[in-house]
Amino acid sequence: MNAIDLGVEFGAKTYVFWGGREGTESDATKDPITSIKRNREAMNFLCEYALDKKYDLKFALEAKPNEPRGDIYNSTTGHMLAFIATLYHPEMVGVNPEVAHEHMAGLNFTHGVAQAIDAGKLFHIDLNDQAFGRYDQDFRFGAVNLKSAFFLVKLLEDNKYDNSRHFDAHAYRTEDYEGVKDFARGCMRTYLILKNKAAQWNADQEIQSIVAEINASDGLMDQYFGKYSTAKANALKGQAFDRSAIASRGLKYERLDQLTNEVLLGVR
Ligand SMILES: [Mn+2]
Repeated sequence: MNAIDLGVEFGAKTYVFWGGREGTESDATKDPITSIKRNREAMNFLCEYALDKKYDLKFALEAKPNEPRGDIYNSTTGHMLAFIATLYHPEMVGVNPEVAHEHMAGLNFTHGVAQAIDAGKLFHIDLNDQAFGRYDQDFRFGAVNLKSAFFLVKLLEDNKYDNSRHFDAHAYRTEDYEGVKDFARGCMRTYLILKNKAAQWNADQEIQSIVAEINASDGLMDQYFGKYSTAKANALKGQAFDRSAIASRGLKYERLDQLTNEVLLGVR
């Protein structure tokens, strides 16, 4: 509560919770359901505190699978989204997904962020980079996996994300003062380069014609879309599918992915 007060005093509109302690080394030590209930009670209490103080403040929950605890509760952005729906004031609570934290767990970060955007819960984001299965490396944005960084930037820009683009990262420990500035400049420059590359990808005629072909519909399945009905379900169960005809159509995913690489490598 003291930290919330201080943040508001400095003009903060979003308060990030990273529950780094909120986990366990051994499940012999505490009951996980009780722990989730305690966590919920704490978040409800703090929401009420902010409302009571009439703060113009939203909360953003940051998931992480482990470190410093052996296992941290609500370990991914998806867990956090499910948890938020159970709070008294879900409208004032969203997520702060961090690239490194989802990559530590081997997850597709872009998919986690997409789920947060779809839920209207992307209140903040922590950009950095990280190899799978390592300690929390917090590398410069794009330092490890440029392609996943590209699809993340493309997702944010295509969906007109308008909250802070925040870099939660640090320079290599080898750096002097100028090296730290290289690191900070690199984070921002890579984001902006990938933003340009996303615009190039969206404007590339060959790429867009493959995307259109992949997503083209012959209209045959239209009758099954939308709301459920018994008649629709019965008709769908009776629908015949020509497996050989469907499988004979090449989808050009290889070509599309290679063209993406060529955009990123600067040869297109
Ligand atoms: Mn973070």
